[in-house]
Amino acid sequence: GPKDQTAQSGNPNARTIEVLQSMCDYYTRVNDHWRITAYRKAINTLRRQPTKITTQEEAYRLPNIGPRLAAKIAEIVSTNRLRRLEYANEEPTDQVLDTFLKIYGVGLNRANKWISQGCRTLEDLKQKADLTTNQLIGIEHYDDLNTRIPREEVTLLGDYVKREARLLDPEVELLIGGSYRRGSDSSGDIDFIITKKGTTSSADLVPFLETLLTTLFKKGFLVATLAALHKQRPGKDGPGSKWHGCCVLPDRKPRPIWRRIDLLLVPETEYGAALIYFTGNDIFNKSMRLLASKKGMRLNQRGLYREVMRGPGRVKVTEGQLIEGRDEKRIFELLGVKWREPKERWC
Ligand code: DCP
Ligand code: MG
Ligand code: MN
Repeated sequence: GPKDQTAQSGNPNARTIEVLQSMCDYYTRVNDHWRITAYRKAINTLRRQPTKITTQEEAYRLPNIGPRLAAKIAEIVSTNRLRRLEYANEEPTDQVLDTFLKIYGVGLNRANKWISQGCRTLEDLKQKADLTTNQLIGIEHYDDLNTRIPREEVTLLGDYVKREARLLDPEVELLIGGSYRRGSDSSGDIDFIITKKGTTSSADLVPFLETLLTTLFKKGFLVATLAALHKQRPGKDGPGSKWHGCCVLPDRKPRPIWRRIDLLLVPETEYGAALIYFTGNDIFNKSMRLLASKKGMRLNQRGLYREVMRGPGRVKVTEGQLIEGRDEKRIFELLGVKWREPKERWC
């Protein structure tokens, strides 16, 4: 999907971040994991600087920026461009593979299979390939679903859901997590976290979700279901209770744009851990999990646990004892990390 992490507006390093992000997008296309991480960390560092970084020396002094990246930052500031990026953009890319990978839910295997069957365009796929319902949706709404959602529109879409939810049950709480909670000025999708005081299992929220879905479909706000996993029994590390689909602002002019929306059911007892997980970003989550495991604990989207007992062959003997689930700040404390505002969780 569209993964650029645009700068927050008004950032003094916005242009530098923009160019580095394009470089990072290039490394994403060529699957250079090491450089993707290096660029994301550097972008994150720059994002936090209160002043414009202009020289190589200045950049090199910052955390997570090595000499070569520092030189690139200086080059961007002095020339407003980056030669390496221009070379990168001239490299032939696998256009067909790129196009297919941007279809919602399509991975490398699927895309390569289509190519080996002779498909080269979205039109080919529609005519020749055996498509699932979701792949059809991904193709029919390809441009919409590959466009990032401006922050103001996420707010509007969110208000729409909150208003209907309040009418159904005023005690249910809804919060938009993901990149929106991290303060991003655009998002790939809308990540709703749904909870209610007194709930101990996501199953407690399933009847509410079903009524909400029916209402939102009737109003023309919801337009497609991509995954409805809320009916499954919530597993330990399983899919959990979530619903994925598409929504629109019905009266949007000149036409409604299809947007991706995820609804997650979270019992109050797991709310803090879920907030951490669904606020992200993914790299921040990985480092929090790693930290937990270094301290003999385990963190997942349901809670922070004392490390599991393992038997021969590292087989889990117990699930581990829950230490904290409901309070986000308390989980930071127990892990011994300083509280980080969502805006500071870019990695
Ligand atoms: N997440 C994760 N690991 C993954 C996928 C997701 O930790 N492999 C967590 C962190 C993400 C959050 O779930 O921030 C929401 O996932 P999204 O894919 O919606 O990502 P974002 O909301 O961060 O970005 P975008 O603006 O692209 O939606
Ligand atoms: Mg998101
Ligand atoms: Mn999401």
